[in-house]
Amino acid sequence: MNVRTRSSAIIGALCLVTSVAFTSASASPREDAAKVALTKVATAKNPSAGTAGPGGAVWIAERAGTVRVLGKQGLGEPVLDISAETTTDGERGLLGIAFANDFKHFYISYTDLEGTSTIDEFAVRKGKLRPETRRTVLTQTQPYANHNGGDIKFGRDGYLYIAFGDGGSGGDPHGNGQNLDTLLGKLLRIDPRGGKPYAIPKDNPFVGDPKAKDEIWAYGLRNPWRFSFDKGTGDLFIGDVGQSAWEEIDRAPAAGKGGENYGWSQMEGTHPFRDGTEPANHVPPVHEYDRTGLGCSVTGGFVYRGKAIPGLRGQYLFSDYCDGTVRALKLKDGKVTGVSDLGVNGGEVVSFVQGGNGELYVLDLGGPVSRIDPAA
Ligand SMILES: [Ca+2]
Repeated sequence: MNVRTRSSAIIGALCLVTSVAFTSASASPREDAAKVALTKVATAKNPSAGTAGPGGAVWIAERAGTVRVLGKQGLGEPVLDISAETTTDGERGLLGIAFANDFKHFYISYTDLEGTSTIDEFAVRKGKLRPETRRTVLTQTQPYANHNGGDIKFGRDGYLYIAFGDGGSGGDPHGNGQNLDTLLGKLLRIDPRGGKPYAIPKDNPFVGDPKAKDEIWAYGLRNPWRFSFDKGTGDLFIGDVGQSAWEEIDRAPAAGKGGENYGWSQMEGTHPFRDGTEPANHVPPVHEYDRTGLGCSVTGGFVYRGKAIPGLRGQYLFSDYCDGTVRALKLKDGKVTGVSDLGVNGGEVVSFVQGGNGELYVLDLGGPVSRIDPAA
């Protein structure tokens, strides 16, 4: 099949691409690549995000606003339903969920009916959400309906990281990526329990700079749709969706102090964007790929730290919404030493989820929730 049609443009690239020309540049499985298989464990209604919950269970967010827990018999009845408060217009919906590291609080990231990005908190008691404790932690108005970002994760430091896209449209018309006076086009780092509605960690990189928002951890991002922390090392990985030419994976070591400039919209990957000039402090991606058969909208995943597939340990898995192939980066000392095609296709790969035991799941926006298993 040379042309894949996609049911819904959620990640911010598809409006620019009507077909993907597969060429000889298509990757083929490397002989030394780990052998994996996708095992479908459930069907959700447009799964968009997920996280490991209390007891290691996988919690799945459905884009229209429901959250369900994966059990042995598939997904249970919704444990949360905010579908009256969000829409699936453009790239909107329930876009991220996360538990605090102690599982005492649960966070959701969604766009409200006006399209405003919203992070809400719930207390958790005995593994269950307490709806009466819901409160809004942070909001960000969105000038356009695309590039909302919306992924949320807790770092090892116990702080909540929030990814926002550049505000949308195309080409970053407001220059948000390089503008430190907006939360758009940024990765944020906040302490949601440290104040009302939240506190700024004192060691955030721009604290004390009156021209920069204190919440900012890193900048120069276009649509950091999915990011993660390596469960083994704490290193940060960001899949930043490209404009029309280059998809990229960015990385920062766990020991970093933040403040990284990932280049957008002066740079797209390692290439100047339009008449862009490379910022002196540009942190180039550890991996980039073009659209000659490799996809058109990167979906960042996780460094594999599970037990089931020893040959995959320490490798960073990712995919592409348009292409669906699950790929892995081999890393050494923070540098990519190999890229492999794992030979499985996850469909409309919108997200990966890391279960409590470190095993990984692939979410196909069309419905399937699949676990990455060793090949039989
Ligand atoms: Ca970049």
